[in-house]
Amino acid sequence: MPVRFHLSLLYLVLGSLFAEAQTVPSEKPNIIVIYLDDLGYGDVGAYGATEIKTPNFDALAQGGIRFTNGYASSATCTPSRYALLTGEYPWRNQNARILKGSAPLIIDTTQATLPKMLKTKGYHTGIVGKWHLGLGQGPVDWNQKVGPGPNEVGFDYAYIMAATQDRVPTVYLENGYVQGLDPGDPLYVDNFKNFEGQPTGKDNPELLTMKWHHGHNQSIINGIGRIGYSKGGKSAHWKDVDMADHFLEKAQTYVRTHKDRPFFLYYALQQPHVPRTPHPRFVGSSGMGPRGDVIVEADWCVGQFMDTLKEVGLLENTLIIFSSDNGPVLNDGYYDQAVEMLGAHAPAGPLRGGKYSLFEAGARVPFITYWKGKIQPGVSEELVCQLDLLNSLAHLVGGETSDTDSANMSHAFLNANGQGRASLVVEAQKRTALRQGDWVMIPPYDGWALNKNVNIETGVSTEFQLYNLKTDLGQQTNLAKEHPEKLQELISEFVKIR
Ligand code: NG6
Ligand code: CA
Repeated sequence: MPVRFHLSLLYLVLGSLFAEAQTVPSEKPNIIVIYLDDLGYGDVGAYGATEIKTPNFDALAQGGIRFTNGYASSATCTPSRYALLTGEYPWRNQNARILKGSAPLIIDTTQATLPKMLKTKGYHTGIVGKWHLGLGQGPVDWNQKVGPGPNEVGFDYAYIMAATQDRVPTVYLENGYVQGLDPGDPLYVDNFKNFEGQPTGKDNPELLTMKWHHGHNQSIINGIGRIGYSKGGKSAHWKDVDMADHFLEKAQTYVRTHKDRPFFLYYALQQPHVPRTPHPRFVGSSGMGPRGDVIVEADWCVGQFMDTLKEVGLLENTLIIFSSDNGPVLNDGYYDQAVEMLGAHAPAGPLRGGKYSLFEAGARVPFITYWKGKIQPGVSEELVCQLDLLNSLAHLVGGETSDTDSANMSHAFLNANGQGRASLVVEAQKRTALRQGDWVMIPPYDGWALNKNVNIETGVSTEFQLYNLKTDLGQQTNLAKEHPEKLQELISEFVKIR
């Protein structure tokens, strides 16, 4: 008994020393999240892609920590972005689902967010790129200041597209104001009903330069059928082929303008989400059609952006987190040859499923942390999630943390040997599954096993599924019957979290 007592005392002391060593000293580096849209686990050279060249993504991976078990919180955009910014599991908020082009803001303006936390520590905070978390509180008048939006949930500066490239409104907003709007030609948007006399992709296919496959047949902007209806605001319409350059320029300007103080920039690129509209100088660059071309374009953007950081002397003082909001999809609604020209490229790498899927390729994404001179390059197999950025970055900068779903993984994010999560609930289209250790459990659900439109397996089955990812990364063998005790263990943990 006394021996035991002493031993446990020893453990206590050791434990606290260990915890001490793991605590990250409070620092205030600039923090940049570079966030791709629908970039798959296998779309990056550093993650095994051989058919497409991504030298600039790879440079981050080689100079930083490349996570092989890094997750978005969901297999679709809005929920992943919600979790990234709020640190809350997206399935706790029923509005965190793929939003319409004109949808109200789903983050409560009183809610904790990553940019708000950083602001309390003196950071200037900015977002450039895709938002897709809703704007306003009801019907939006796009001809006035639009809000609440990013500015009301913590961003000092916001230059965004409201939703997605395939949804109206097809305009940029700076701090709530539609850019380039002519008051003589006001902009109107309706998610459900067309404006009289306005052509649509469905009724006027002769006006289209990109053919729709499913959905995407409502208002036509720049020859592309979109989701939703809009009218007017012509002078404000973006040029799709210039979008990448446009956001890049805004991100570079943000860095140059705020280089003298700690800043947080959320640079949310639109690629390779549909419609894939590479700038002409990238057309044909991948040999894979527009999907490949916009990945090459995005890689180039990241290279240019990194050059800017170098040029202003910020590389050694900036933590960069590179990731994607969900897994890959080929045909997401337009005929753009993504399937036909794929060749030997595997956008999901060795993983099963893709965007919208509960299988691994849905939410397991490229995930890299990079901080020149601070992070030792390496590969980490630890389980990490974008959900944890809020708490982890709070620990890094000495910001306030609270007990949310977001866990402090700063040691894992900054050190390839640091420990990650024990378990994680991932979401896909309002269904959830549990990852724990090497195992993943998908509870039974009703629904289609295949999303036929996009040709992606959903991971849905009426049976319990249990996979050992260590021996079966491709999720081919359901071990639920063979390992009932393991299954039970994961079910219990799942029930506890949910
Ligand atoms: C789907 C769209 C798809 C894409 C997705 C959102 C149809 C038929 N499909 O509803 O093209 O826009 O929403 O993607 O409309 S995400 O990456 O923003 O989640
Ligand atoms: Ca996405």
